[in-house]
Amino acid sequence: MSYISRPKAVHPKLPRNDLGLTVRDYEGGMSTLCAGCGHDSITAAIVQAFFELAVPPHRVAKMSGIGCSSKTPAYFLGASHGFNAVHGRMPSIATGAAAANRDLYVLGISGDGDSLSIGLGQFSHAVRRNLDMLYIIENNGVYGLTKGQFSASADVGTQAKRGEVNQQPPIDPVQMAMVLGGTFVARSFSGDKDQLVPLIKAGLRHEGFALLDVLSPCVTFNDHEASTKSYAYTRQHFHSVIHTDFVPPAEEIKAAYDQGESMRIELHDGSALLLRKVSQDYNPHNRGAAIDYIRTQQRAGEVVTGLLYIDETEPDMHGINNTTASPLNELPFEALCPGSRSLDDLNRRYR
Ligand SMILES: Cc1ncc(C[n+]2csc(CCOP(=O)(O)OP(=O)(O)O)c2C)c(N)n1
Ligand code: SF4
Ligand SMILES: [Mg+2]
Repeated sequence: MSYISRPKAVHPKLPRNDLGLTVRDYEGGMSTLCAGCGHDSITAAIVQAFFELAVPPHRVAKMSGIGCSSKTPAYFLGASHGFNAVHGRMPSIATGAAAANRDLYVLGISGDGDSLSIGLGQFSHAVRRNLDMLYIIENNGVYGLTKGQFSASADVGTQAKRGEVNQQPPIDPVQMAMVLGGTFVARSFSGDKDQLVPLIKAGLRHEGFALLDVLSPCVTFNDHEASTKSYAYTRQHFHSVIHTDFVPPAEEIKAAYDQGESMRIELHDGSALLLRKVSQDYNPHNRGAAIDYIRTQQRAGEVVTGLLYIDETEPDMHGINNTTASPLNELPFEALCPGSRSLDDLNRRYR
């Protein structure tokens, strides 16, 4: 993978977070993606979210598969751990990292091809296991890296750059995650940083699997008039059903607001939050009703965005499997290694 270091000049007045780090400390190498690619905007939102949360970079594991989207972890959090896995197999690697060390923020970056075509099986099992990670799909409806073939998220009737029309119904990762029992399901648009940053922060802090499907136009192969994943189409059909901002625990503010109305809330530091429930009948705690709503709007040609479903009551993979709270590399070797006799016993059971 190509890697160009970014020259690091830090302005002395650049704001610092609680760790004394600037936003520059959360950047990575220079992007080698096409100018204007939606994926680069997502990278910028990730950098901003980690900076604002003041996460120590060494506590992050960046996981990805193969694709332009899967290249992006090279462009943020240069001081974090990372693993660029095989196409569609990132969830297995992420499962291992999450199982071995609960203290890590596990961040998976994938593409619509990586997650919904070749990697659909792996994606599904990560959701049903409620793996503790934030899983971002940078969704452009095509295989960008291999020159623009339709992926499994391409809409019926959408046209490829050279005119071919897609006939097959798309797989919507949001609806899939809901059906599979996902506990945090959100959708956003690479061109809406105001919506994206709070969703990334909330997803990182969610205990369990957080899916964030981000419409991320491919300017080179899928940004023309007959595409349903272009900047213009997405901007026109984008429907934010619920505006969500993230409030850190220390600044927790309890607010009640009338459905369908906006409410401005002053934060402790003097900044403000705007909570807005655009559709009165939308309830992000009701799985069935949320799916019905998303489908109805989809039939009407709308792309519903925001935090679409959340359930904080379900145990994550650690809770289900009752794993140890300590990272495995901190356990004494004797406690961790059961010895060759235990291994022989285990192997005998499989013969
Ligand atoms: C096993 C395997 N099959 C096929 C490929 C070829 N390949 C590389 S990336 C890619 C699709 C990437 O599409 P997507 O995940 O949507 O990422 P994007 O480039 O659009 O961001 C394919 C088919 C591969 N690298 N490995
Ligand atoms: S080919 Fe498409 S997805 Fe890949 S970097 Fe270029 S614009 Fe982005
Ligand atoms: Mg793609």
